[in-house]
Amino acid sequence: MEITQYNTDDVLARQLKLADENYRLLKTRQVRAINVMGPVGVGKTSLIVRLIERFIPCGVKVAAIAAAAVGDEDHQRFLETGARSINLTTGEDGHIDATGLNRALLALDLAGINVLFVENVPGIISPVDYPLGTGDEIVVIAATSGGGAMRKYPRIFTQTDLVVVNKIDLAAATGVKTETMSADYARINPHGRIVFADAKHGSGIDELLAALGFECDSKW
Ligand SMILES: Nc1nc2c(ncn2[C@@H]2O[C@H](COP(=O)(O)OP(=O)(O)OP(=O)(O)O)[C@@H](O)[C@H]2O)c(=O)[nH]1
Ligand SMILES: [Mg+2]
Repeated sequence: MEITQYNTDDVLARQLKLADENYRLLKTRQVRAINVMGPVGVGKTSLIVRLIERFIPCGVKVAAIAAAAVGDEDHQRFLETGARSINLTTGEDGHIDATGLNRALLALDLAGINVLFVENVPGIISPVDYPLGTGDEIVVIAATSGGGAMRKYPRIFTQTDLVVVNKIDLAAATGVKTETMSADYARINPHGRIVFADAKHGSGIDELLAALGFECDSKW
C-alpha cells in the first residue's frame, strides 16, 4: 500500500479556511488589506511607499507586511515612511500563504490601522494560487519587462481587477505601447482597471488612489 505524506485537497482546504479567517479578522478590525503581487523588481515596494506617503497626511493609519526569502530590505523601507511594518520570512516559498499572513496579522498590532499592504513574494504565477483573505489585490508589472506579460501569463490578470504598469517613464526605451497593454487587459479582464505609473517620479499615483476608491477625506 502506498500512502502520501499529505492530501493536496486537505492542504488547499486548510488554506481556504485560513484565508477566510484572515478576511474575517481584517473585517472585524476594519482594516482594508491589499495584496500587492508582481514579478521581481517591477516597483511593488516603491509604489506602496508612494501610496503610504499620500495616506499619512490624510490621517490614514497604514501598516505594511514585507515578504523576503532572506533579509528585511523592503521592511526597512516601509518603516522609514513611518508606517507600522513587519517582515515575513518566506524562505524558498514562491508566495505568501494564508498561514503566513495569519501569523503576520497576529504579530502585527492592527489597533487603529485603516490600510494594510501585503507585498507578496515576487512572482506572476504562484501568488495568485494562494488566496490570503485580503479583499483587495493589485498586480504590478513594469514597462521594462516588454509588453507580453498579460498575453503569456493571463491567469493572474483574469483574477485581479487592478493592474499597474509601472516604470512607464522607460516605455520608450523598450518600445512598449500603453494602448496595446490596455487592449490586452481589456480582452483578458473586461471588468479590470489598468493604471500606468512611474513610482520613481510619482506619476500615476493619483490614478491608482482613485482606482482604489480613495479620497483624502474618505473613511475606509
Ligand atoms: N525608472 C523607474 N524606476 C523605478 C520605478 N519604480 C521603481 N523603480 C526602481 O526599480 C527598482 C526596484 O524597485 P522596487 O520598488 O524595489 O521593486 P520591487 O518590485 O519591490 O522589487 P522586489 O521586492 O525585489 O521584487 C528600484 O531601483 C526603484 O528605484 C519607476 O516607475 N521608474
Ligand atoms: Mg519589494
